Amino acid sequence: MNKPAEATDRFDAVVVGAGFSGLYMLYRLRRLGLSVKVFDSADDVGGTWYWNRYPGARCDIPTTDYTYSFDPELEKEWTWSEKYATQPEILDYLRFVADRYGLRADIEFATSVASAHWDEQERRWSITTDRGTRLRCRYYIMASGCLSMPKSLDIKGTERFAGEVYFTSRWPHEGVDFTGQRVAVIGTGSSGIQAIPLIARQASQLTVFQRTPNFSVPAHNGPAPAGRLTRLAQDRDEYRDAARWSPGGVPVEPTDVLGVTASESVARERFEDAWKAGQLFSILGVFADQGVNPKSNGIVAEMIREKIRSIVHDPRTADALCPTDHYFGTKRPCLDTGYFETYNLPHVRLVDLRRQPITSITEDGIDTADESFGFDAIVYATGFDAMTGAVAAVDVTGRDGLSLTEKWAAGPSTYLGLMTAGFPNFFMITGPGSPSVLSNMAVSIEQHVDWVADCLKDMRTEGFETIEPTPLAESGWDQHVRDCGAITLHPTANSWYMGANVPGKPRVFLPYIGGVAVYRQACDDVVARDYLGFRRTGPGGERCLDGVIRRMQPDVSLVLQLMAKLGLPPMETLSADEARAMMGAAAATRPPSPEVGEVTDGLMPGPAGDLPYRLYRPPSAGPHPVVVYFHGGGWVLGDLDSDDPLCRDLCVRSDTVIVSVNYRHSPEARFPAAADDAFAALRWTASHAAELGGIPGQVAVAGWSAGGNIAAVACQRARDAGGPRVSGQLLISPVTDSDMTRPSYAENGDGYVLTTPLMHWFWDYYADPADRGDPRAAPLRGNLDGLPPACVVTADFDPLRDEGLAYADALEASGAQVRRVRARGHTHTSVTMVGVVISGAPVRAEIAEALRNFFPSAP
Ligand code: N01
Repeated sequence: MNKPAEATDRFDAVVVGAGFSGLYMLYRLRRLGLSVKVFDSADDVGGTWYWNRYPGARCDIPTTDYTYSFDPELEKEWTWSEKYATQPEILDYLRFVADRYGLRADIEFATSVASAHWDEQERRWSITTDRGTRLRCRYYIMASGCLSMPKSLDIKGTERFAGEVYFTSRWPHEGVDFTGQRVAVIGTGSSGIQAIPLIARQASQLTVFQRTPNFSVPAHNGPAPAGRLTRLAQDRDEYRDAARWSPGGVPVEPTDVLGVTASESVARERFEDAWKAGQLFSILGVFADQGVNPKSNGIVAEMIREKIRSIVHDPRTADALCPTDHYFGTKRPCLDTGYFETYNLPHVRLVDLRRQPITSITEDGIDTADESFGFDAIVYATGFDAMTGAVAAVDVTGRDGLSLTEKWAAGPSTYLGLMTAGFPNFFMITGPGSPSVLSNMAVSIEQHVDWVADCLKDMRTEGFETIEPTPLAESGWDQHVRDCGAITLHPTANSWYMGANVPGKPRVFLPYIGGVAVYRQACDDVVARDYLGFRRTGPGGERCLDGVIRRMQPDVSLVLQLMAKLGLPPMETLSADEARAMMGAAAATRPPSPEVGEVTDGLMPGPAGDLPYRLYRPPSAGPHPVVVYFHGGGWVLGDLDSDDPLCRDLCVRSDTVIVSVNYRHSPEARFPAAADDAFAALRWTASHAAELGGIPGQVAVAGWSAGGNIAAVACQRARDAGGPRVSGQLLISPVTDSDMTRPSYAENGDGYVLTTPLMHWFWDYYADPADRGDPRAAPLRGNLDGLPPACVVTADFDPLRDEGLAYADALEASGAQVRRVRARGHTHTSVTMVGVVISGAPVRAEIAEALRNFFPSAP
């Protein structure tokens, strides 16, 4: 059995924690033949399920899924009794697993790791425990859980209370009998919501102190769902694999129904089905867009509030229980059994701390702003210092004495949530920056443990002793984690996901919300690319392929995947008319565009007949500066409708009148027809600015792609013709040259919508080869002296990126003022996909600001 570690002991690996992750980590490391010591402060295995023994504690992921899958034999030997197993049953399971694989022999209980210091000379970790033991190990692995460090009490007077005090996170093993007692519960998160109905059964009086009402849906616990059991019985491997490659670690059919477009009856039916299912991923997946779109989220939130009001009899209490200060899902939603019904009991009372805050805990009970309460017992269900608390509890020091808490002072920074630069051979299981708490933990834990174990195996095979992420790879991953969070509603909430529950904790979105499958793919890709972003060293030298594993905005990737699934023919294989029809059909499926003050269509004279235009007026009182806008489409495609969402967006954001002009297209009217029309449109608009609701003399040009090309040309021609005066030129991913040899073509010419063959197709339709060097086709080759200020937008994954940058450079060299906007992680088209690609919104905000700054009276 379990022998205490000794000062001289050396292990291959030390693992902190003997819960779900620590047990499996130990199992895997042993199978690699490594010597391992696991420490846990508890006196048995179980981790979170050892400590959280409060009444009603259960998992809220179906136990068919919240279970190890690494050994089919293990699965045959254990049958869960319910859809959501109780804490005692889950603890029994973990004990069973520990015994079945003889894991206890390597676990030292009732012992915490106090410090872990990296010894650069020895290339080992030096570990001390709270029992004074010192030992050394090659690999230090924290499997210490995301919700294991209780939050410190931050309520005045807690030490004064003379009655019994309980914490849901540290519940007495012998249980508590509240019969006949006056009990207070503080906190209405998952723990409080599970415990309250059961405490109410015993207590003579129960008072719940609620700071923030929480969304909760009924668990409908009972037998394991038949559908899942059947699927598992039919093909266990297929089921487990589906879980591993699902968004949340539980196989679900993702929906493509959008809340913003669903009919009322469809919305109601989907919601009621999810309510009946009693599963988190059902209620979180009523609509595909509820996590990102406030309107869609609001539909689900309101239906839940309706349910609460229908359950709770007292309207005032019902109202106080209805969450209104955060979007549904942005704080962890709960599954309950009779939670809201509990408030109908005569001896149960809700105290809304928003109306009457606690002023102090007293000897006898709790004082609020306008009442004193007497209690026999107080239960704190006040939560955890999530995701970083347990890691920071150990004094971890890496290379050159760098302390982990110092490194993470402004928030955690990790590569894949697995490792952090400066701390060689230090691994975290379900660390910040991994899906962890947003997923089925069992699946995420197995994936992490497997990745670490496989990595150590690969290191051994290849003769490496240390591994550590590079700063570049890590900052790239941090950025990707932030990008994923930023397109969702999550950062708007004061949640523990954001560190907002712990006073003074930096406010950053801690988990990775890109999904289990997407995350797993990223981890696999890192390995497939020879551990991209990791530096590995050994006696034979070091190996490091530095780089960033995910540079594209997550929603842009998603759109590209969806487009690929549609299997549309490449545009360049179609005729111009077929391509136009395909674009028109795609435009018909767009979400509603932003509202503007007014939209009117008109005609303006052009060099070869009238040119249709569409005028967008912002909601504010005019007159406004005017922007003449030219749509994209390679001089062949596009019209007033194609760029309508972008024009609306620019109009509202920049508070300018936008005049979108439909110029002549190729092949019907080839070069220089489009450029001639653009210049004519600029002249006409400038001379009619006042009639259009604009400010005379305040006219800019703008264009996207080929539209950017003719906008740039129009500026050169206005200069040459001595007018009109142009206040600025906004060039969004413009074509500025016909040279396709720049690196951005090589990097991005395939697979990001605008491809090299498509650019050939456009140019072939537009201009003869002999004309392609003409400055009216390739403005980069023109005279750039004396041009108006410019804003040049370039996208990372655009073949045209480098010619946009070249134009910005050349303008600057000629003395023009240039603002560069980098659409980080975007393709040629994605920034313009208003309402579809959410990560484009901040870029468009920057563009709109640049547009406003063209005009002297800009606010
Ligand atoms: O903790 P919480 P939890 N004065 O942070 C309130 C998982 N889990 O232990 O929201 C007054 O969610 C606080 O109020 P506010 C699950 O992931 C799973 O319940 O900060 N109130 C909140 O109401 C879960 O999300 C299961 O305004 C104070 C509550 O205390 C996570 O663990 C079961 C306060 C804390 O809620 C944490 O859940 C249990 C103060 N000073 C837990 N400080 C399963 O079902 C805090 N509060 C698997």
